[in-house]
Amino acid sequence: MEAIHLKVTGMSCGSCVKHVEKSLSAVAGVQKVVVDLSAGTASVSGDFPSGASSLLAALEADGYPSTIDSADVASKERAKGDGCGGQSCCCH
Ligand SMILES: [Cu+2]
Repeated sequence: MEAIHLKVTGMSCGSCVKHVEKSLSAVAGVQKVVVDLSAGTASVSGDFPSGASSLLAALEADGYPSTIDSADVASKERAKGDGCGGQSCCCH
C-alpha cells in the first residue's frame, strides 16, 4: 500500500470535501481518503498500479483539478521559507 498526497483546488466547504472523498473513494485501489479542507489537500492510501493519474482524472471530472503534492515538493516548498504563496508569489 502506498499513500499519495494531492493538492486539490476548488474546495470551499464541507460538501466539497464530501464530493472529493466520494470521487477518490470510487477510484480502483483506493482504501482510505483523508481530505483537509483548510489545507486544500487530500491524502489517499491504497494500491495504485497506474500511479496517481486515475485519482487526478477522477477529481478533474468532478470539478476539482488537482496536482500531486509529493513529499519532495513539500520539502522544497518548506525550504523556501514560510510565507511563500505558491506559483504566483515572489519566490518563483
Ligand atoms: Cu463546497
